[in-house]
Amino acid sequence: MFGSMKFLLISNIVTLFLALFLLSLANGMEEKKDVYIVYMGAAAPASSPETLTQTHLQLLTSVVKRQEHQKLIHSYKHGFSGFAARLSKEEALAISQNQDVISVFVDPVYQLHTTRSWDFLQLQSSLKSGSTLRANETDNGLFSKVGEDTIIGLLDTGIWPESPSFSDKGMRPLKKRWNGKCDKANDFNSSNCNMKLIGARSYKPDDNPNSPRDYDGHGTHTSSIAGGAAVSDASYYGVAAGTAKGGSPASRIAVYKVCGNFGCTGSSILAAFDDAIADGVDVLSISIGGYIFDKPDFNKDPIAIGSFHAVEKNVIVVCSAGNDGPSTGSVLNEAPWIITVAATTIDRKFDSDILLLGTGSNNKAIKGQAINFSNLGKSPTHPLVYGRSAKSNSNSSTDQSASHCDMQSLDEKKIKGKIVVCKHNDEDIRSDVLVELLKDLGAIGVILVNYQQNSVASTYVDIPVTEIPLQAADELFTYINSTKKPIATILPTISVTEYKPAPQIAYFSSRGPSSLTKNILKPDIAAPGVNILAGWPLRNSSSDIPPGKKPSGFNLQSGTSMSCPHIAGVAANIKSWNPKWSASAVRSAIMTTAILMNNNKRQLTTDLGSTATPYDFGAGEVNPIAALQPGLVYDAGPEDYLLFLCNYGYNTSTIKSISNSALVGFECPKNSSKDLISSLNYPSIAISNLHRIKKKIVSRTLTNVGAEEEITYVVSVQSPVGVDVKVVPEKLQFTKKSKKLSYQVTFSVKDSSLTNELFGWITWSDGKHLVRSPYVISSK
Ligand SMILES: *[C@@H]1O[C@H](CO)[C@@H](O)[C@H](O)[C@H]1NC(C)=O
Ligand SMILES: *[C@@H]1O[C@H](CO)[C@@H](O)[C@H](O)[C@H]1NC(C)=O
Ligand SMILES: *[C@@H]1O[C@H](CO)[C@@H](O)[C@H](O)[C@H]1NC(C)=O
Ligand SMILES: *[C@@H]1O[C@H](CO)[C@@H](O)[C@H](O)[C@H]1NC(C)=O
Ligand SMILES: *[C@@H]1O[C@H](CO)[C@@H](O)[C@H](O)[C@H]1NC(C)=O
Ligand SMILES: *[C@@H]1O[C@H](CO)[C@@H](O)[C@H](O)[C@H]1NC(C)=O
Ligand SMILES: *[C@@H]1O[C@H](CO)[C@@H](O)[C@H](O)[C@H]1NC(C)=O
Ligand SMILES: CC(=O)N[C@H]1CO[C@H](CO)[C@@H](O)[C@@H]1O
Repeated sequence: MFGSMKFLLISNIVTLFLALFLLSLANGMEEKKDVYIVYMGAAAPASSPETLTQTHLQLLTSVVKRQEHQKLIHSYKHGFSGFAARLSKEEALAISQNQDVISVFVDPVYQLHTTRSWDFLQLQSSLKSGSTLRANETDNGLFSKVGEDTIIGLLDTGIWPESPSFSDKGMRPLKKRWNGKCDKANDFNSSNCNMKLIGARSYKPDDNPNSPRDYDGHGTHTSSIAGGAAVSDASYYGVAAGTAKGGSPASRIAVYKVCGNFGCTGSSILAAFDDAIADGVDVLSISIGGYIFDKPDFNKDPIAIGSFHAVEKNVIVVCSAGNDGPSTGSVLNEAPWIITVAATTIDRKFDSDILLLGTGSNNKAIKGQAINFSNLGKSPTHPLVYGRSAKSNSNSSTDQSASHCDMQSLDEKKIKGKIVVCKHNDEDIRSDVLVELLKDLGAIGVILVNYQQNSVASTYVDIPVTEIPLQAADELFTYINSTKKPIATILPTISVTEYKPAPQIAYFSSRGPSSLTKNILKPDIAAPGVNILAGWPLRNSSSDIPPGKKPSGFNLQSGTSMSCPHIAGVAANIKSWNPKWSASAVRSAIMTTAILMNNNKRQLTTDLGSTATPYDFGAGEVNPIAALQPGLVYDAGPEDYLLFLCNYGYNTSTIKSISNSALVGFECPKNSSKDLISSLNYPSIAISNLHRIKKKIVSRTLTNVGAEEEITYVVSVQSPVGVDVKVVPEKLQFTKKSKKLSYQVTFSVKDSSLTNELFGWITWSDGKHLVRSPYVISSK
């Protein structure tokens, strides 16, 4: 009796709320409904896409009663099951109770995170490659033959199909099965696709029209880095002139537009994964990520979910690590089934130097960096003024704000017709906005004094601008102090090539460790991501075209967004060279052959000058040639990732619904624990908590993929002070029968007072190949 009374009471309350709710609707206060993603795991093997959509609609209508809201925004039905729909909080909660549902979460908005880069990588490869390859394989012709039947898919802002990077001249029709298509829109139709660009789809990102055409530039740039055809005489208005070509110039490209003016919605990202898996892409390149604060778990992150199902179908997924460096723990897209890419500089710099003129200046030149379109001559007619000396009388203006040229802190009269010197740091307004404001006040040039060393050369099209680091600014300030009428000029940009040292880790590149799993080392690999020249929309837009000039068709961009498609191109080449390899074998080849030295034959450093570690670059800088012949690989399949999920903390029933590869009898081992994550057969090793557990044993299995079946590899170990690292056995003898061999590594603490992270390397060699893995030991 009590029971039913309680029930009645509750339902009365519900009715009351409902009444209030209807009242509020009547008052025009529509209840807030967000787009939610309902993730339902693997599609049952026998179910057709139509029945899946039917199931999604049934689930939606069982909870959402008002007919106008019973709409699926997306139904995921090829690669996995789920949908996106507009729901209230209560409806989302109700749907999450359904036993077939794994997770329900508000549709997140993710953000978007280029000719000498390939030549530079090839130069580096011959300098210090992991293996000794024959000279004829290092010539530039190599990549023009590789990749013809490999398809690289990109989730991005779309594509500008008329760019010469996407010409299919000389290409043959694709031989394999392809289910993709070219979406039709006002500004796009099937004749925009060709034998190079074989697919273009759009997922209603916020901008109009819903078309695969790229009105941003990012997608055109990344696509041409990954698989663009070679275009000679490419340059950005004469800067960085040379041949622009993609990493895998023979590969085919398929673009999936998921980002618009306001970012990239998770629901669109999942829809693109769903289609790309069904279309038949081989490699996916995703230069998009969430935010480091409030990072979702793997089952609520659209990129982790989509890539899991892609990798289950043996699609290689490559993602950018993010641009939130140099703070530690900032790496994104860190699921172990993803290849996570950090950014490095290349051996090219863009110098726009400052020439000090007039008495007391000794005509000194100060090195600056930027891409300018300077029209200031060398004649000494340009007065120089430091923001602080041009302070306005307004009482909100301080020395501090004026030295940073903050809005309204400068006196217009004091800067008109002058080159203005401003300090600038990350908290200030964006430098291009600041320059625009100063130009409007009458400044004829700007010198930005950056608090942080900055390897990125920004482009300024309005007035001449250059940037110098604070450490190099003393000379400038001394000169300004020394004379009543300081004068100077900003010289036109020159490209400096063969710059040393390079590569360096770019300051913006996101760093390890992964905040989700310290027992997987992330990022995995580093690739060029600073001042990369690549294709750009041939479209009139004010921001990147200097006044009076035509669109260039090429642009220089920086970010891990640019690094990611470099690795996608390398992965496509490896895949076409070795079509039977798993996604993890391809990753292993990329990682174990990476380069650890710069062009000064020294250890890699960051662009701030400090020694770089695997938390910065993973296994090192990619070596595109050595990666084709790694000798041995660390292989892993979907089952290994399921075991990872067990150890990470998901239970058997959740994992069974996430994955079709969970066989009928799949059970998470009883001893599943976070510590066992380290034993995933990954090409790197990460151990946490060693100072507590004192000793830790992990195992790895190597597969011989070299030309010789009978071959012996011997190990060498580089270990840090304070830790003992032992590998057993020290010799692996591969034969025709034993292609796979395992070894164990024992890590033991010798000095327990050590804190922080320690790094080392385990390298297997047969005299020809070097198969190298980084490891990290963290005290916590
Ligand atoms: C490179 O040269 C070797 C030996 O001359 C030959 O066996 C091999 O096929 C060549 N490789 C390529 C890619 O031409
Ligand atoms: C496709 O677009 C091109 C150029 O935008 C146009 O010339 C052509 O007529 C269009 N074809 C169709 C079938 O709409
Ligand atoms: C200075 O500040 C006072 C109040 O803090 C304000 O009333 C006044 O208008 C300001 N003067 C100027 C010139 O901005
Ligand atoms: C320039 O002068 C200012 C104030 O007069 C002083 O604070 C600053 O340290 C001087 N800078 C240099 C580099 O001499
Ligand atoms: C771009 O602008 C130029 C003049 O500034 C004009 O001649 C040309 O037609 C424009 N092109 C497009 C595609 O709008
Ligand atoms: C598995 O985990 C999910 C999500 O945490 C939970 O809802 C479910 O009850 C668990 N199942 C079992 C059998 O423990
Ligand atoms: C965990 O359990 C499995 C069997 O379920 C066993 O094969 C494995 O050796 C165990 N691992 C450890 C580290 O105890
Ligand atoms: C990149 C670029 O256009 N640089 C220009 C800078 O200004 C000088 C002088 O006007 C030009 O000659 C350069 O081409």
